[in-house]
Amino acid sequence: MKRRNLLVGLGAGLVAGCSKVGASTPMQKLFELAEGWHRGAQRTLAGRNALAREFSPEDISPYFRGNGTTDPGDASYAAHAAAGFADWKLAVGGLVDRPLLLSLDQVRALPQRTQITRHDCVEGWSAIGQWTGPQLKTLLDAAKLKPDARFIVFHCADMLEGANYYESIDLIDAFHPQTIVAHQLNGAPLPVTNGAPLRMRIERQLGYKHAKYVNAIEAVASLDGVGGGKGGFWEDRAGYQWYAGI
Ligand SMILES: Nc1nc2c(c(=O)[nH]1)N[C@H]1C(S)=C(S)[C@@H](COP(=O)(O)O)O[C@H]1N2
Ligand SMILES: [Mo]
Repeated sequence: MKRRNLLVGLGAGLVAGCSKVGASTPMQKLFELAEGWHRGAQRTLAGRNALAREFSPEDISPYFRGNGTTDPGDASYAAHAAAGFADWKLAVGGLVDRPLLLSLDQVRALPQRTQITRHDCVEGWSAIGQWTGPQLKTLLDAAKLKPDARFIVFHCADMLEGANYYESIDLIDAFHPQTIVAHQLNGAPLPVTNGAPLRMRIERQLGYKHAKYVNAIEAVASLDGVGGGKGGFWEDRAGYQWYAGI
């Protein structure tokens, strides 16, 4: 009885927080309650700012497989890849005071973080890799978020089922020390398979949150107007949880 009240309380908080009240079926409601419970439990037990486990160089998987899109495949991306992404630009915009347009050299010139972590895909495989790149926090501090910014959206270059892949996180994960914009895997430039030239690492969440082929980072007040409104490509299509904490 007590537990049920707690679940309802957390669920209500989540629904209000994400303004997802609209057209929810009872089954979706149940998912959302479970998601709220999961998120609440993780916040209480471990803390959303706790670090994901980091591993040693000898733990690195010999092969880091690619999953989902493994090559965006369109002419524009192919041209960028052939040129070593020399003219690729990362845009940081939306609800910021100073929008940024950064070349890869500029991204590489920022303070860097390197971390060896395990990637867990919801489809049931894991791999350990070493990732290098600036913390997302560094970019957001440079762009200076406006006070009404609540979510960070990652827009990707690849199209699946006629839409661009995208993902989003809240500001707790956005400012988490292990949330980085990676341009290297295992000490080498990110391969096309794994999201060249830039991909997110959101180490406290499942694999589908780690957007690859990122070309724009956007601060928003609400996820309602983005994609299908559920905060990510698979959240919109397959009912994947928006908060996929591990
Ligand atoms: N742009 C983009 N990002 C993506 C995907 C995708 O298809 N497109 N797939 C996601 C999924 S489900 C996983 S498990 C990881 C896979 O990363 P990897 O290709 O480096 O293994 O990327 C995630 N990010
Ligand atoms: Mo995945």
